Amino acid sequence: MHTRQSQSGFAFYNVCMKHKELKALIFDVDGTLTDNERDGHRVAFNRAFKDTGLDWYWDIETYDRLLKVFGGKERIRYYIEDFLTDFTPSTDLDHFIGQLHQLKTEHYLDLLKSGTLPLRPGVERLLTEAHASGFKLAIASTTTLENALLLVRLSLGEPALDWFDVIACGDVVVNKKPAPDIYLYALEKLGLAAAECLVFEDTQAGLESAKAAGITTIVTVNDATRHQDFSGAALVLDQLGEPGNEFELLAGNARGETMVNIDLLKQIHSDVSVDLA
Ligand code: XBP
Repeated sequence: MHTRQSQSGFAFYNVCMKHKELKALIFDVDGTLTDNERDGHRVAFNRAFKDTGLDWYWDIETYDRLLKVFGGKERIRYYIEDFLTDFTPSTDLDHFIGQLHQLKTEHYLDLLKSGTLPLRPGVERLLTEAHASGFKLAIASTTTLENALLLVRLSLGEPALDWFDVIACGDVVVNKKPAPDIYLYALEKLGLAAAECLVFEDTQAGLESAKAAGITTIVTVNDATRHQDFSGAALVLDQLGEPGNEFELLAGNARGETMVNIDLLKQIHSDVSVDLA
């Protein structure tokens, strides 16, 4: 009896020592906060190509293939190197890509301003609840910083920018997703351990990036990513869910919930922590 008590006491001590409280939620942007790849970024790339006098056009099928490369500049380079046989830019390639991408960013910001790229269902609700509950919030995205800032400003209002302790974007790290760099950077800036955070992603590469940084991840798929492999995600859903517009559970244990809320996130976090202990 004494031995069993000691063992369970030791196990409890072990869990307490290793269990970390959930303190922050880290969000990917493109495809996660807003479903904007096909109707936002793709359109902006095509407008930039036209402005530049290029006869390139990325239809949805082509764009979905290009999405395997993260980052707009990297995506253009991949297209030139892997899809075109004999393209030679009029200037140095890096300069050419940089200018083309700058033009694309201007078109993308215009699209955001036109109001055609709303937040996905449940995003505003969850961010508001998390902020009101005292959680730290962060963004960890491959996209250009201005894109993420304008999305938050236009969809949640200027004060909501202060909800985010860290907005980590684009070229602040050298290696983009699926490398863990952007999530490791966000953790460092938050001053938190991976075990104190949860990540929200929409792609396999984003999940791999977060997993490689050691952070438990919830995936909300979209049409471009639904077929991808999300092994290792804590939960895979079609969206975060709203009252009257519940999520569809694709993988994992949603504990009977129909919307992602702070209670569900705490349960997921606590179960993962105990599993690790
Ligand atoms: C997704 C991306 C982004 C955008 C393009 O990033 O790959 O590169 O498609 O953005 P995430 P830029 O899912 O990490 O938000 O053109 O501004 O690079």
